[in-house]
Order: sequence, then structure tokens, then C-alpha cells
Amino acid sequence: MKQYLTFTDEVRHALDNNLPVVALETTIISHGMPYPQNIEMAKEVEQIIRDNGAVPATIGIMDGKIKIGLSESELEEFATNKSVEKVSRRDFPYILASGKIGATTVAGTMIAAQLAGIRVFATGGIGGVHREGEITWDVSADLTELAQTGLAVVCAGCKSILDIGRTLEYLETQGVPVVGYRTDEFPSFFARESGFGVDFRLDAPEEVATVMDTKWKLGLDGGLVIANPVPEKDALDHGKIEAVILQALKEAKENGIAGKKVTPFLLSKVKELTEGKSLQTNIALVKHNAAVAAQIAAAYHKKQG
Ligand code: PSU
Ligand code: MN
Repeated sequence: MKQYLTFTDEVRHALDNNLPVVALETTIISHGMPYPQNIEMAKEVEQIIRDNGAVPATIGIMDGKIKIGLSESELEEFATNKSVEKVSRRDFPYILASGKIGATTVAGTMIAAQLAGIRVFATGGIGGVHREGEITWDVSADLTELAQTGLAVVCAGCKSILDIGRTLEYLETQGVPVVGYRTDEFPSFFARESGFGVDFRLDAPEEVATVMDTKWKLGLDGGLVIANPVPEKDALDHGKIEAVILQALKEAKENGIAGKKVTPFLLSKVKELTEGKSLQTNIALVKHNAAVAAQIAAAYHKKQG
């Protein structure tokens, strides 16, 4: 397995010396945001993680290798290259074997991070059960990955482009704890509220670290969702964003968008319909998640001694 992994010096040094590391995904760069905001976000988020006491490891696939940590020019490649594939669990064998360039989703990044020995991952939002998923069976592989791969995923919940109620039901079935970080309500990405509760509320990085540690010491494999609401000042109005999402869903249906194209299509439609406001919120929440993830990683490492 190790033959498929390569590390930057910074990440290699951190892992060898048992320093806290936070994994970051590349799908959000290649398929989640436009250029140049994506590259600016990617660099800023890495710096925020360093400033909060951990080492960032942005993960992507290139030249038949899973790269744990990317150089600036590699980040630039993920931000600008239009032929970057989106890589979830099912895509690893083909993308690695063909030498193509692949951006890892939440599921893909979890797999790679676990192989590298990383326990904490910061992202924007997780995938989930799509609306009308009971008809289309469109359920993100992020959910089945959370069931089996041992990462704490710090996110702002999931977008209400998804069916949040069914997403939470699915996570419950799969035994994935959904933790509200300083909130009782599961956040809906752009907005701090969703109308759905979390399973457990925790208010400090040390508390999250203790729950992670307990879960894995018990041999309860799999991940945790650490739902961290977007800061108040950056949040969008829940009602307004709902109207935008309904319009985006309608256009996706009219255009026959299916499979892995659905999420990127909806993300860019929402951005277009909010005249870029959603992008500002998206960037703000990712930065916030990065800071919290770094603090959790530091607390978790302290626990390991
Ligand atoms: N949700 C967002 N922004 C994103 C994604 C989801 O708000 O960029 C990306 C993540 O990489 C996530 C993936 O893992 O989309 C889910 O895609 P799908 O629904 O095809 O599983
Ligand atoms: Mn899907």
C-alpha cells in the first residue's frame, strides 16, 4: 500500500515526529470553487492550520501516487487544470493505474488520510442523501466512508441541496456520531440552522478529542462528523438560500444532470444565483473549520502522549 503514497517534507516530518496533522481535500478546490478564489482559499486554509498548531496535508492524486501534502505548484494545478477527475472510493484503482490527476472527495480524502495515519480532516460540507434520493438512489459515498474510515471530519454540516433529514438517518444507521461543535442544531452549510438536531453537543477541542479517543479505543471503527456552524457574521439567511436551492435543483433536473456531476452542478448554480455571495460564505466556513480542526488535532495528539 505504501508504494502508492508520497509525502511533502513538511508532512513527512510532522508524521515522523508525531505532530498534529489535518487533512484537506482537493475536490473542493477543483470542483467546488472557481479560480482564483479556490487557490487563494487553499493556501489560506493551510496557513490557518499552521497558525492553530497543526500541519496541513492537502491530498490529491497525480502520476499514479496519492500525494499527502501538495506543493504550491501542485495546488495551482488542482485549481486550474480542467481535466481533474473527481475521486471517491470507487475511482482510486482506475485513477492511480492510469496516472490521471484526481481530486479527492470527502470519502477519497478520508481513505488517503487513514492510510497516512492522519485522524482529523477539515472540509466545507459532506455529501449526503440527495433530495428524491429514495427514487434516484443518489447517496454520497461520503456516508458509507464515514461508517468505516477513522477520521473526525470537521464540516459545516451539509448543504440543503441535500435531504438533511435522510442524511442524518443514514448516518445513524451506519453508527456515525454527529457532534455539534458549540451548537445543538445541525448546521446547513450556508446557514447555522437546518431544523434538525445533532446527536451530541461538545464545546471544546479537548472534549472532541476524548470522544474520538474513546470511540477508537473501543474498536468502534469509522468516522465522526464534527458539525461546526458558519460564523454568524458570514451566515446566509436560511429561507433565502432555500429558494435558490430549489431553483438550482430544478435546473439540474431540466439538464438531466446525474451521478458525480450533480454536486458540482448544484454548487456552481447556487453561486451564480446568489451572485457570488454563497462563495464568500463558503470560503469563510472552510477557514473556520480549518481552525477548529487544527485545535482538535492538537488536543487529540496531546491525549496520545
Ligand atoms: N459539498 C459542498 N462542497 C463540496 C462538496 C460537497 O458543500 O465541494 C464535495 C466534497 O468533496 C464531497 C463531494 O465529498 O462534493 C460529494 O460529492 P457526491 O455528492 O458526488 O458524493
Ligand atoms: Mn452522488
